[in-house]
Amino acid sequence: MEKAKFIWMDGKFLPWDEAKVHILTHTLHYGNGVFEGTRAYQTEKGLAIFRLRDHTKRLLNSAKIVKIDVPYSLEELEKVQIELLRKNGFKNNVYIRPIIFLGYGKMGLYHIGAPVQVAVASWEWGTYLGEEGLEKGIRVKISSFSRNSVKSTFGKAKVVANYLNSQMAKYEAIEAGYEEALLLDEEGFVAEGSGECFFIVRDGVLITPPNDNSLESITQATVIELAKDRGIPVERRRITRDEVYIADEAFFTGTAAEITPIREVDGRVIGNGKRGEMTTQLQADYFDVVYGRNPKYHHYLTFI
Ligand code: PPE
Repeated sequence: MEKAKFIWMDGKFLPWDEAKVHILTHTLHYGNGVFEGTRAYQTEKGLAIFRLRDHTKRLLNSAKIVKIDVPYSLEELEKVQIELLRKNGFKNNVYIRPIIFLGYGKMGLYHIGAPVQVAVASWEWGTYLGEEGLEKGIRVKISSFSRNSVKSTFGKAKVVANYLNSQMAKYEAIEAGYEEALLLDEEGFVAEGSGECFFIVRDGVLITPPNDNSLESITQATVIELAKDRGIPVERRRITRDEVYIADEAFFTGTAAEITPIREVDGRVIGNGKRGEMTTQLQADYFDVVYGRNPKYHHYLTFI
């Protein structure tokens, strides 16, 4: 990761190397902290954050779900992210990582009363699953792990603790020679990737599961809007593992992953084993939106 000049933490812009925490930081021990991942792209009119409001809202909703009281408003948090990008003077595309966590001062599981800390880091970040992945598609393994159960965790919250599940699934997939994991829910239906939502195409219909067992992905919502613009029929319904194998196309969506085609799942070639036609189209549409080339979606961009 490329260092940037500043990280904002608890009201101050600190030099990158000075944004530190104590070893008894509550979140480090017990996993209750919430975060976001937001991208900013270098458009013709300069750097612009994509869907800043939606990401910041989701951050505050995540905090609400896990009972963390945030000492900043939505507007204040948005302003901090904009200011941070200005101060860092980035030349390339940027990833923004706000995190709200419980700091040092209280141990034990009862977290109420632990100090709430808020930080925003940002750095220049290229493709998540590789340039080649975006173009040619990646190889995916269905995980031996079920996605975190909604009976005992909060899938709508982007909470630190959820990512043990994602990490172990990702590790397993990479160790087995694949590039990404696809997790099923406890009933065996497709849930999501380790850090992405999932789509298939069958007979011209775009299909993605409801968000019962996945994060409410902002990229997924954008892709659905773009598909509707093209008159592509969209279905939100459950997908089984065997249906994935016989899909015409498949892809992942995520802020980091953008739109990453999937060319193989568990040794089954998807479609013709290349980036599918609809995937190619939606990917191009998505990049048009984030790079400010589609005026219909300028309202999603916050220029720095
Ligand atoms: N599911 C999960 C579990 C998830 O973490 C993400 C984002 C998504 C779906 C897609 O959501 P959205 O970004 O709103 O479309 N994953 C972030 C984490 C990446 C990381 O490795 O860190 C991201 O894409 O920023």
